[in-house]
Amino acid sequence: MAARKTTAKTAEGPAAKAADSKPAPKRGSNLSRDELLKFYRDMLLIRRFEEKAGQLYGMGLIGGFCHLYIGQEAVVVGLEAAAEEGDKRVTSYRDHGHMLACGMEARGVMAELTGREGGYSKGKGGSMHMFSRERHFYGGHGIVGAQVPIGAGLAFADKYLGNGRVTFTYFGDGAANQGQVYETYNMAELWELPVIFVIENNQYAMGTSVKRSTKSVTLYGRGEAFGIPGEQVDGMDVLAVKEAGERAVAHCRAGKGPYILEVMTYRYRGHSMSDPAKYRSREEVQKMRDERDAIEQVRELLLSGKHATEDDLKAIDKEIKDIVNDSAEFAKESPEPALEELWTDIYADDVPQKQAQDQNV
Ligand SMILES: Cc1ncc(C[n+]2csc(CCOP(=O)(O)OP(=O)(O)O)c2C)c(N)n1
Ligand SMILES: [Mg+2]
Repeated sequence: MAARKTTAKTAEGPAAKAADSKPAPKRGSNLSRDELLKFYRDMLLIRRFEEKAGQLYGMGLIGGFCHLYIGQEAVVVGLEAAAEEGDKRVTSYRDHGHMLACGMEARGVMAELTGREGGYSKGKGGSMHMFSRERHFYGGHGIVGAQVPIGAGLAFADKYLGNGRVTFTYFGDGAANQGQVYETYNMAELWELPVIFVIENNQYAMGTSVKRSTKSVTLYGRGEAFGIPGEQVDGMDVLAVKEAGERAVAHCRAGKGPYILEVMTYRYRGHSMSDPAKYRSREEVQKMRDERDAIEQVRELLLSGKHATEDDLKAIDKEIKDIVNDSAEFAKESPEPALEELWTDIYADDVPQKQAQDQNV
C-alpha cells in the first residue's frame, strides 16, 4: 500500500499573498464573538487554576508531583473546540488543563490535588490520576508514553462499536521517542483506528531540549513511515489549533484512520514544581510570554475586533477568579478520605490486611 502523503502546513510566502487580489480576511473573522470569548474564558480558567495550584503547592496543601500547564492552554482549548460530545481524551501527568477544557469541575480537580474526599478520585489519585467517564476523560498517566496505546485501545472500541467517536491521545515531545508510540502507530494505521495523536511539543522533556534528544525534530513526520498523515501547527494560536483539529477530526470520522498533530507550544513553568529550570534562560521564557502568549493573542483579537471592551474582559477575569477561589476553598474544606477508603477502588475484592481488620486480629 502506498503511504499517504504527510501534509505540512506552512505559512504562505509573500509572492503567494501578492498574487491574491482579494484582501486577506481578518484573522478570526470566521469566528463568532461567542466563540472568541469562550476561547478567552477557557484558557484563562486553566491559567488561573494552575497559578492557584502552584500557590497551594507552595503552602504545602498539595503533595507529591504537580506538573503545571501554564503556557500550553491553547492546545487543549483549540482541540476541544474541534471535538464533539462523546469524543474521548487521554493524556499524561500534565493533565489539569485537559480536565478543565473537557468540562470537568474545577472543584473536583482542585480537591483531588489536595488529596481530599471531594476530588475526582476521592483524594486517592492526586494530580496525575484523575478520570471522568461522564466527560470521557481517561486520565492522567504518570508513565511517559503509557497513555498512547491506551488511546488506540479506546479508539479500537469506538471503531468496533461503530459509534463515530474519535479519541484525542495527547503526549509530549519526550514521549515521542518511546518505542510503544511506534508500535501503536503501526497498529492504529493497520486497523484504521479513529485516533488523533496529539504531540504537545513544548520543546523540553524535563531538562532536555528536543534538539539535544533527537536529530529529526519534525516529530509529526515520523508518521509517514506508517502511512499516517499529519501536520505541524502553531500551538500558541488557538484559532490555528482549532482549524488543524477540525482537519484531524474530519479525517478520523471519515474512517480514514489515525492522524498526527504536532502542536508547537511552550511551558512557562518548570517541568514540575520541583524543577529549578536551569537548562534554559529567563530571557527565553520571557520572550515567549511577551510575544507569543495565547491568551494575550485572543484578548487582542477581542479588543481590536470590537467584540469586547476592557470592562467586559475585566468582568470575565473576575468571574474566572471567583471559580478558582471557590475551588480552592472547596478543596481546603473537603475532608481527607476516611481510612476505610484504603480498601475500596482496588483490584482485589479482599486483601489479607482487610481480612485481619474484619476479624479484629
Ligand atoms: C517511562 C518513564 N520514563 C521516565 C519517566 C520520568 N519522566 C517524567 S516526565 C518526563 C519527561 C517527558 O517529557 P515530555 O514527553 O516532553 O512531556 P512534558 O513533560 O514536556 O509535558 C520523564 C523523563 C517516567 N515518568 N516514565
Ligand atoms: Mg515536552
